[in-house]
Amino acid sequence: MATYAVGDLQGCSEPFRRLRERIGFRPGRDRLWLVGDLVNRGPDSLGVLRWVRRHAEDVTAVLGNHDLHLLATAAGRRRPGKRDTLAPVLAADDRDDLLAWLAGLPLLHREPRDAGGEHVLVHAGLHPRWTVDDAEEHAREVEAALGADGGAAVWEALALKGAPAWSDGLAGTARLASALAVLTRYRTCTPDGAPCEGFNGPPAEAPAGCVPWFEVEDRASRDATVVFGHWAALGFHRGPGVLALDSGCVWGGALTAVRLEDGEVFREPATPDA
Ligand SMILES: [Mn+2]
Repeated sequence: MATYAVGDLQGCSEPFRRLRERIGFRPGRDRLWLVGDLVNRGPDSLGVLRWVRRHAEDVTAVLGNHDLHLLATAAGRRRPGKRDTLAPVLAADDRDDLLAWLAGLPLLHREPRDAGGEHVLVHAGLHPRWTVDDAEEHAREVEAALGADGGAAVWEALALKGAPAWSDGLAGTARLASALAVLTRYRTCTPDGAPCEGFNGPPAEAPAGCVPWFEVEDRASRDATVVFGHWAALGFHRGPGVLALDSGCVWGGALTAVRLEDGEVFREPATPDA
């Protein structure tokens, strides 16, 4: 049995199929870790969702910002965006089953592993002052809110303009919004962890005073390995305590998988022969 961590799928069902072929994925024996953003922007979100739903026993996945956008849109709490490609999911016969399954995914998964110690799977990142225990606690708060009252508190938090920087004293909508900004949208931040929202370019072009969240000195989660995606301009990146897997398949790049047992990297181009 092997465990493969895979980057943002975003409806790239064909590259995903070829990637599984490339790695020789064995359903019922191997595991897939998915960093979230299963859907949107790409051509076949429905195909991705159906495959993942059908193989739920083989999959550990966390929610990304596009997955939450789909759920909020389906709930009538967010307007579809111009670049959304979610209509086939929303019109599917099995939509309720797919969306109920998606809504039950966690925001964070943690697991002790032989190679590389504790691993944390999250869509975007961890606040530099959060220990893994803190991060898990904040993720569980968001999950509880998703499961209550049709997710109303989460949709309210997503609608908030400009999430406040994290502080332990935050409460209610502001607290959820701040946790969501870190767990599902984080890229660069100030040295005290405030997100530099709006910047999605490569690290070298980050605005003055903003650094990748995982490069903040004395990061509280540095003893674990954080597996994440969301940052296509960062691309595949392996550094101390981090494994970044969004290599921009939906933008014509590639899907990346890493076998966690030995660190071998598998790269499947968005279009064959590219
Ligand atoms: Mn994302």
